[in-house]
Amino acid sequence: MEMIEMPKNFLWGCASAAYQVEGAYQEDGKGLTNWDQFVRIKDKTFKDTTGDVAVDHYHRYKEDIALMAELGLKTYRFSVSWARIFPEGRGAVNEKGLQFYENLVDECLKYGIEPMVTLYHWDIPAALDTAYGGWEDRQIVDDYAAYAKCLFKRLGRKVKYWITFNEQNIFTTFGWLLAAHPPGKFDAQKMFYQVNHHVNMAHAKAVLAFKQIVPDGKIGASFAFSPSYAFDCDPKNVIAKINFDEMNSFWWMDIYAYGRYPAFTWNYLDKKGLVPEMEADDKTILLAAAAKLDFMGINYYQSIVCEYNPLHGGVDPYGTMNTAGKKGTTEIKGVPGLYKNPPNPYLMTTDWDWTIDASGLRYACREVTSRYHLPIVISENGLGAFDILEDGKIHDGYRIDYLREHVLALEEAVQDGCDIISYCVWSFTDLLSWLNGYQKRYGLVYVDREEPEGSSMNRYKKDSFYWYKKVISSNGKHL
Ligand code: GCO
Repeated sequence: MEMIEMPKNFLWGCASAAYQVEGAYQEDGKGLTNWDQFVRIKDKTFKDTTGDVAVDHYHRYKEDIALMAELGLKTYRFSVSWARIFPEGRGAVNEKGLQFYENLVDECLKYGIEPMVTLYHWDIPAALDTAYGGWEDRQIVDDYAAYAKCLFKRLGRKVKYWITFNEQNIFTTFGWLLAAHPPGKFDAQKMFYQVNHHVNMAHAKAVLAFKQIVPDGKIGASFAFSPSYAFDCDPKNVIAKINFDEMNSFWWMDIYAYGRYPAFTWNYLDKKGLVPEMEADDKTILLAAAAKLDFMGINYYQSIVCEYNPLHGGVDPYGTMNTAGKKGTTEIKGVPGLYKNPPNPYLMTTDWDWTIDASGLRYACREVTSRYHLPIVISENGLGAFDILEDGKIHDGYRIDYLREHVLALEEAVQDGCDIISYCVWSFTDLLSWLNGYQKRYGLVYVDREEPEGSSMNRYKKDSFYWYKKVISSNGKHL
């Protein structure tokens, strides 16, 4: 394929999340979060690593943003920790928390870097869990909306790109079905769907408020989208694929884009008594918010294979994901009667067993474009690896290969007609991998940091940093 120049004003970016980079977990009036508590339960994370200090972005944001400017970054996507703004989750605002994010935004703007703010990247104020069970209770909807409004009012003049939720599918699945993230519940299916409905309502109310407060801004949600392949052309496997798509992708993306739940999944859950309870005007609110969605955010890491899964297959309904710190544990996941997910024999995997499939990124963009007709922000894409620091250098050619293939796929998607406005590499600096500590590195910038204690925290530019700099300065022509 011929390398193309990306659209004018294309937002080449990098992303991070508050808990994974900031540290300063008890500073300047911040309240504790679910993650501050969860990581203290023994054996939940690799070597019981915490984000107490993380990579100290809270104190080093100026140094980090100066490096972003050196890279030529057009946008920096970061998340706000709700508990810095409302230490109790609601009620009194903590001015120091707001000021921190305003400073971060100003620092980006100083270098012409467009800030892109995620309102929720998995850290809920612990006080709300204590008060009423957090996402399990309907009260969360209004508390989230109040938090969102507070940020829109304070930062809306300066920040034009907003993301309501990061990977709703992941934090709810890991939290209520797999017990791998807080609140650590296993197979709480009924609650899982109710929680998702609360998140959907919180998202919808935030979108509607946003359009009042920041009429010239753009808002979307970031979904961890794994496009799927049928194992082969056996019609049973093709039906397994469409079952998977509805249960695992459209169940969420349809709500953002259409404001309604997909029919197959709704019927399937209804028969099992698992559909969420809804209030009278929920449908109207969801529809109104969907009509105002500006873009679909896609976090793309891997594709998935779907195969028929007979009810008597004896497969664990959800399987287990990579255990903390463990390398290479492909498990066959699935839902008996609907589908199972075997490995893809054509593709390689990362050190953490994530399938590497650049074409899947093109596929994801095409699917979103033809199903939803929305602009797309690739809000995350990147490679987690064991990087080695040698004489101040990190030769991460494997990451360059990975990113090059994915950017090529992105350019193909643009040529296919997809309206892609941004691509964010996950991540700018190395950061805390929720379950895998600091050994799983994603950054373009290496941080001298190991578990359990921080070491020098010095930053070193990896080879991939210099590569991405050329990509950005040529607007995607030099890969
Ligand atoms: C990890 C994950 C994360 C996610 C990100 C999702 O290893 O912890 O890869 O870094 O990609 O937080 O939005």
